[in-house]
Amino acid sequence: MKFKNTHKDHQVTDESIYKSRRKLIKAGLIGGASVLSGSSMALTLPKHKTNPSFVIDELTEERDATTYNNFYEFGLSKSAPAENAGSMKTEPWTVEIGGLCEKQGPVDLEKLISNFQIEERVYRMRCVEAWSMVIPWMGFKLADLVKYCQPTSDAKYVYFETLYDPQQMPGQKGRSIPWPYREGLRMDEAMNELTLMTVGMYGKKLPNQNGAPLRLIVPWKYGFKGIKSIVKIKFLDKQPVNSWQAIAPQEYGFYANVNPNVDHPRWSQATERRITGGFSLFNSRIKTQMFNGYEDYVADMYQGMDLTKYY
Ligand SMILES: Nc1nc2c(c(=O)[nH]1)N[C@H]1C(S)=C(S)[C@@H](COP(=O)(O)O)O[C@H]1N2
Ligand SMILES: [Mo]
Repeated sequence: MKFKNTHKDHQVTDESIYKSRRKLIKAGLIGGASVLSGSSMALTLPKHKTNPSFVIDELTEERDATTYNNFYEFGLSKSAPAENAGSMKTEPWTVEIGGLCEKQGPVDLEKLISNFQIEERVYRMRCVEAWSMVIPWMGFKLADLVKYCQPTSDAKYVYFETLYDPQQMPGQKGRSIPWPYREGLRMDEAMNELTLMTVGMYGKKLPNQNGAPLRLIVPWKYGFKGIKSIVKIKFLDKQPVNSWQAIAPQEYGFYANVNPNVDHPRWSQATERRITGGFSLFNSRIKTQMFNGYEDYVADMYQGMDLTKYY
């Protein structure tokens, strides 16, 4: 399906409606549950509620969050994904479940989603390139999906793969990174309350450039952990190697926890340019927070680990 429902005129309307709706939700005047509208794709998302524990005021403009992207399958520039991802076919969409778990084999995404409670959460997002956004995502807890798959006691990691289809993803004809894009989480990270399997943003289904129809969001980690357009989920007993780690293990680790005290070898991670309220080179530079501000939820998992070694 073409990326048509974000045609400029509609986008302005959608966005202003979305914002005024948010104000009403905050004021307690209406509930967060709503039926999604304005999309022509067949995948229908169930009703969702805004989770009040995860709401932050200063949203990034939808226009910026959907036009300034990293999705190397569609090109290396920030504008390439919005320009090139529109033709990716995202329905029907099948996710293959496998490895050390009871549930095995392909499952239709729409059927899969119907098992879970969809909620909206506003998360801070921090890219390792030192820019950040605040985005209202919609999705379900990865913990719920893990339980659904019934991993065996040997399963210590969850591993993900993006679609591999060079016909649809022209970037895969090049060798910028080893394809398909790969990611992994330790089981406790996968089960963490914050970890979201994401199917929408700004009250709508995910646009292709943001990783439709299913992507991972791990808000205390650098953006590259948020693997897009997932087709495979596997339970492993050994730590997998993610795509960025495979290219440059000295620069990108398995954990990729946001940490202002551990710099990338080629640049500082102490501050970030927060892209809010319209993109500009004058966007405020703010201090990066430990675990991207989610210390209370996640610090326990890394107790006693040397985070300069396990970066
Ligand atoms: N398959 C795939 N997933 C990916 C990437 C990619 O190139 N390919 N880029 C990652 C990086 S580096 C970031 S910062 C986020 C960007 O997500 P966004 O475009 O929704 O902001 O997606 C991540 N997921
Ligand atoms: Mo990133």
